[in-house]
Amino acid sequence: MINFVCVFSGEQLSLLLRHPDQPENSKVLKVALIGAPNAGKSTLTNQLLGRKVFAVSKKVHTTRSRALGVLTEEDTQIILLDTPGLTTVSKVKRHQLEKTLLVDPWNTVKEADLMVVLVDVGDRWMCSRLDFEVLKCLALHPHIPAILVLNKVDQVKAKDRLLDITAELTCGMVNGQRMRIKPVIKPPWAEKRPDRDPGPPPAEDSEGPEDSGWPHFKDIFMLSAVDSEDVETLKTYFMAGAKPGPWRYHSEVLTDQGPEEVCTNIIREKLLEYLPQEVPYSITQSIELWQDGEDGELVISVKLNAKKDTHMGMVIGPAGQMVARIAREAGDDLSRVFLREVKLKLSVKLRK
Ligand SMILES: Nc1nc2c(ncn2[C@@H]2O[C@H](COP(=O)(O)OP(=O)(O)O)[C@@H](O)[C@H]2O)c(=O)[nH]1
Ligand SMILES: [Mg+2]
Repeated sequence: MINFVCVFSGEQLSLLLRHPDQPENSKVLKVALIGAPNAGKSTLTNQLLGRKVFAVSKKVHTTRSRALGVLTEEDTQIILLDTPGLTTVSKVKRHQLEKTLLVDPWNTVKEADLMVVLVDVGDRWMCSRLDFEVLKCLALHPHIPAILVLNKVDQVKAKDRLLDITAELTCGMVNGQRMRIKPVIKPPWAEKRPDRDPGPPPAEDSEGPEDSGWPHFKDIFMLSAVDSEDVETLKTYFMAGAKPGPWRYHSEVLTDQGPEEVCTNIIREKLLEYLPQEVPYSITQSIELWQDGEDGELVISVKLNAKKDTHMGMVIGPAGQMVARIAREAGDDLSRVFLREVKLKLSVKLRK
């Protein structure tokens, strides 16, 4: 079945409220994706769903509220809870984000059957330790099984580093067992690093407060969320882990986001991608028009409100090229979300 987001919010809402069409032996798994901003949670969710319904960005914070993705295959339903990003307060201030981001992110995690901790191994600093907020989340829900997913392995050239990272992030323990990693014999000309030979495992009680790994992960995956084959492996793992239980949504549901929300997020993604520094964060959007066009297309018109002349100039770009590009790319993305041609018009206004 090909799922998509309904074009009108009323239809999308009634689909969400529709009684699940569950089979006799229905199975379900609620998965909470947690990880520092930029770890690739939205990319992974999109890849699992086979459709881009979540905005993706290099810059922190595209996801402003929690949303879920639903993947239904045969008798199994996987519900993917994309947490709003575990952002520290200082970061929130820096990027002038809305207060809504500070809503307790653990609430969604509480109801999960599985926690998936995503770590960006392309980020040398982030991947040497688990984010403090992530650790807190794991510690607060010790009864929910957790797995570690090392993401963006395509960005790591020396693959043996992945084993070092795994050892650090797991305190050398996986599924109740000490990890056994054979030391990699390096040629003499290889870069000299501090001795990382695992050697004899450290004693159990050596885990001091310095440790920033989690010794209770059930499984480890190493993948690239951008690679559909890699993600297929994880999908199979979820499918196999689903337990008998009632579906929560009708099998046609892809996400609980409304169509306008998807549209606003996709436009913000493009603003974040193409505009420098604080500019994208200061722009607000208002949807002016949302209707069927004459040739069966969906016509959307959105006003971008800029707070400063300079910002307005940047959004418009030389000869209006910037705003035209954003409209074109966001429109293309939206037509894939709605499986329908979308004509997206953007206008830029100064609103101090
Ligand atoms: N090279 C590479 N980039 C990735 C991968 N997964 C995600 N990204 C990029 O990482 C950035 C953050 O991704 P996103 O899904 O928005 O992260 P989120 O904040 O955790 O939702 C985006 O620029 C993605 O394109 C991957 O496997 N490989
Ligand atoms: Mg995200």
